[in-house]
Amino acid sequence: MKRILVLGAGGQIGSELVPYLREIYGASNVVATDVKQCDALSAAGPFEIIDALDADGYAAVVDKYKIDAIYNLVALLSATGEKNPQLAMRINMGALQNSLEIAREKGCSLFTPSSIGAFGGEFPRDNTPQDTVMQPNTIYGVCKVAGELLSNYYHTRFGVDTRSVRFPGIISNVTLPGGGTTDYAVEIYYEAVRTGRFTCPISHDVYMDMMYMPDALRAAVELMEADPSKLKHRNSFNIASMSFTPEIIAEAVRRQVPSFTMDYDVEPVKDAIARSWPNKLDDSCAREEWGWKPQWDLDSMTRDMLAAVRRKMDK
Ligand code: AKB
Repeated sequence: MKRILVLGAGGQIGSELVPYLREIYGASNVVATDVKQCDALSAAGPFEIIDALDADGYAAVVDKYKIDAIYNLVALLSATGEKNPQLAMRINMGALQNSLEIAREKGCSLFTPSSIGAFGGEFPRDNTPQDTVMQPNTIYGVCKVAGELLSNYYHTRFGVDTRSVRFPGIISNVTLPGGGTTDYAVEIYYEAVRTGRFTCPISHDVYMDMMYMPDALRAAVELMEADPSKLKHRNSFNIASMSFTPEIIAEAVRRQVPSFTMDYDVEPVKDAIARSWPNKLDDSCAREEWGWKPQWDLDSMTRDMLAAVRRKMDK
């Protein structure tokens, strides 16, 4: 059985990835770690405090639990990154560098998510290919591209089993995302339930790829379990399930909550970031090389999100 460490487990993805992994591999085989205490995660299995920038402390936990697979989820997101690029570079690159080195020294496999934020510059916005120009103009994107290249380098140079997907904006209902450009697509559901109205920070016609959390979790684990001999790419695979504009998601919410209204107060930094990203990724390489297939679409996700948020608010 694999022994897995999740770095940055208290965030939006980790708080759901840890229970998902514990279901598959057994609670005692999945060590959740974060820079601060997370009661929900520590109540259900092993938990350790790790500062991802403290290489010795990180390595000691990997030794203690005889870890052989790491999911490195530590990152400041795109909008927060622009507020403090130096901090974003230090954290995002520092966590990656320590993860790569520990994976090399201790023979661990390593998953580090990339993002639609890795794209930028002049590239095809529609059906964005797996391999194309990647010249992002956010520090988040620059770190993601550097991360993809470094992860491939560690694979070819040192034989480290590094794998990664380019996550779209992830929509979820356990832990709120913080500081991302795609966060509006989560907030809209909370506001639809809470107040029946939402003020959107992104222009009405800007398309971005999005994905419901259950598909995102399955993608990460399916890639980590994929037969390595079938992988022509490693870092990172385009994956996609849905692409929409604010108008289109508002319409989907309105199909469930007819009185829902939305207006706009466009935030220029977020809007510019959103416009620099793909409209819709081509994920055919992931489909061909490891059988990726999404299960959720906008309407099924909207029904599920609204029900989950209502349950949360009733508590
Ligand atoms: C962000 O908006 O920064 C993230 C991402 C798309 O990587 N959700």
